[in-house]
Amino acid sequence: MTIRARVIRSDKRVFVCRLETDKTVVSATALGNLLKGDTSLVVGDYVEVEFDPAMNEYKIVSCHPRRNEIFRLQVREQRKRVTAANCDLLLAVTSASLPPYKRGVLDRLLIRAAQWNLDAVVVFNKMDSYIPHPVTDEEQVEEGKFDINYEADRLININAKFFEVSALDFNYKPRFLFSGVKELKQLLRGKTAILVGQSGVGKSRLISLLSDGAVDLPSLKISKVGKGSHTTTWSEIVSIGDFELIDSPGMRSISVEDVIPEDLIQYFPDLFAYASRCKFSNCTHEEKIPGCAFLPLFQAKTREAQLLLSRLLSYKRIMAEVSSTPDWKKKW
Ligand SMILES: Nc1nc2c(ncn2[C@@H]2O[C@H](COP(=O)(O)OP(=O)(O)OP(=O)(O)O)[C@@H](O)[C@H]2O)c(=O)[nH]1
Ligand SMILES: [Mg+2]
Ligand SMILES: [Zn+2]
Repeated sequence: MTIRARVIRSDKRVFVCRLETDKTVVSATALGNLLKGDTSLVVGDYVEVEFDPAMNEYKIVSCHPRRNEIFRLQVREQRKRVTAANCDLLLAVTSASLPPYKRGVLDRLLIRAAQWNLDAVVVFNKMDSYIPHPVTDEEQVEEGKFDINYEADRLININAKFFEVSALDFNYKPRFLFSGVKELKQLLRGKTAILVGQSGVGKSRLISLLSDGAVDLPSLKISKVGKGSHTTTWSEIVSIGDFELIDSPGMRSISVEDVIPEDLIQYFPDLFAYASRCKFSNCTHEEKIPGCAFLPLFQAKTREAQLLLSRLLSYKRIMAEVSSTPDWKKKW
């Protein structure tokens, strides 16, 4: 008889699994056919395990189909690399101080959420050291100074929820947005979330905070502020009461070079609604193009228009980047 279990850590051929029957954590080896190429087991996989009394060990005999995959296409190697499976939420963690908030990075993380089929949640962390820099909406279209209210408004059209926290202080009270760490914990109930973001934004520290300190810091390793020291390595599921978190290694730059240019607009649902109404399907949405659905936005001085234009600017920058890698390298 087999038992359903979840892979919570992988170490070459040995997988640490949690049995769904009584939540015990066991080590299991996988049969060879489960270790091939991009179908190889990853954390988050649901598997069937069997105890082998002769060998006195657990064996993973099969893997359930994945609901979704956290993947990246390695363009040079032309292969898909899957790092985790069966997640519900992507927690895009950003920092209000060091490393400084980068809108371009956040927009890239949101592309991943769309591509991986996950709901996006934005966490504004290090709010204990936030210094407000109010600037006009027009100034903000170009990458302005970090203004949390502006950045939060920018997310409204994408249906991404956002939270204002300090990973150093569970009792930090949100001063600008309504939701803080308590609301975040409520949202996480019953879900598996993957934390992504630049190195040093506080992903590991946030996991520790969400666990009420139960997850010890040495096991997550804390990176030196802003140094991009890539302290966390793939990949482990941390089980915290009624939710599960997956830490991920921070990256200095979050590349999306594997995205096919024609697909990019779909990952900007707020812009997609406009772009689908442009007269020409190959419209570049530059200012003053006749028939471009964005045209009225360039004239409008409203905050809504400025917010969309700042997203459009981000889209164009990323488009330039993804267009510089030939499409034929993106097949898998
Ligand atoms: N002031 C302040 N410092 C924080 C906060 N959260 C984290 N830090 C500090 O920022 C540094 C980086 O935190 P980590 O949790 O290691 O960051 P990370 O995102 O996991 O980094 P990588 O593993 O390299 O990707 C540590 O020195 C933390 O103590 C916060 O809310 N406020
Ligand atoms: Mg970390
Ligand atoms: Zn257009």
